[in-house]
Amino acid sequence: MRRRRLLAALGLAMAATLCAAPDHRATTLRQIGVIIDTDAGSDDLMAIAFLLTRRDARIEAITIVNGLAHVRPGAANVLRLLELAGRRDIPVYVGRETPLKPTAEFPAEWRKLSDTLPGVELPQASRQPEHETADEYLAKRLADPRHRARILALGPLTNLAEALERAPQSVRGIEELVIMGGAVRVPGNLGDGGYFETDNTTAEWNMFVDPLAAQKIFAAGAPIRLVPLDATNKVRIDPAFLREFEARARTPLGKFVAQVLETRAAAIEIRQEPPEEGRTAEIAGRRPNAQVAWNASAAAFKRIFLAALAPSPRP
Ligand SMILES: [Ca+2]
Repeated sequence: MRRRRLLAALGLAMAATLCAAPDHRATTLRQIGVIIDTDAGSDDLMAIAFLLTRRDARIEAITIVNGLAHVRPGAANVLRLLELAGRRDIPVYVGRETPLKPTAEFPAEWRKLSDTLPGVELPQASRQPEHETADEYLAKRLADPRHRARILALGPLTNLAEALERAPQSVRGIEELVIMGGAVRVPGNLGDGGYFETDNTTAEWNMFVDPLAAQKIFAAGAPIRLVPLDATNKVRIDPAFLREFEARARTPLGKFVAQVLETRAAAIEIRQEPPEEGRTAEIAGRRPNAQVAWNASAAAFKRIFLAALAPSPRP
């Protein structure tokens, strides 16, 4: 439960981030360009889906960083999401497969879920990622300080640090760098859900996965807007919001987000003793043993079932 809440909180926090951007009030007539650097976790996909619906945002490109998803499956999932949105014009660049300085990876269960997105329906992508790497693209894009870029970083900061290593002057091409990560005056989240054993109670995952890259970015002098757990912890999804969202989600992107919100791994135990004998109980903090569907599409079921067993007669 906590994991789902956290994911949802992060997704919504990203949305809040854009809304909090200083230019927002002036954007009724103007689109803000943004490059999204993402590790393609389901929360990031929700954030991208949100931005795709905003008429005041123009996604210039999406760069994939190593983090929750592995970069290749992560890029494939982002391309499928863009396909769903009808946005084949947004280029996707893949970053390196390792941090600058490895500490530990996100828990393997989370990585697998992010790579495979069980229970989520997305169309096949009709294209591949760009040949240029993420850091090559970023260094090139940020080369002209007269044409600066706003960047939204939703994962570890490996790609950005590598781009600045490649071209240190490119920091002057950053108009604003919004970073979702860190925990400043609140505890970290490494131990959330009990998937990762550590004595470190202070770090947040995005910073922890590549602390050297993060240090380089914070020392580089770019204008940074940091949205840490201090803020994102306060944007939680409650059951009432979830029900309202499901009831109102009509567009393909809305339905996609509803699926993401409703699908996750869980540890299930069958209780043996009265009065709960036979209960399928969810156990917090234990390794998941089941993918639990929290929702189903009756229309999709009927369509697939009929097509398989009672197809329309041929004309
Ligand atoms: Ca992320």
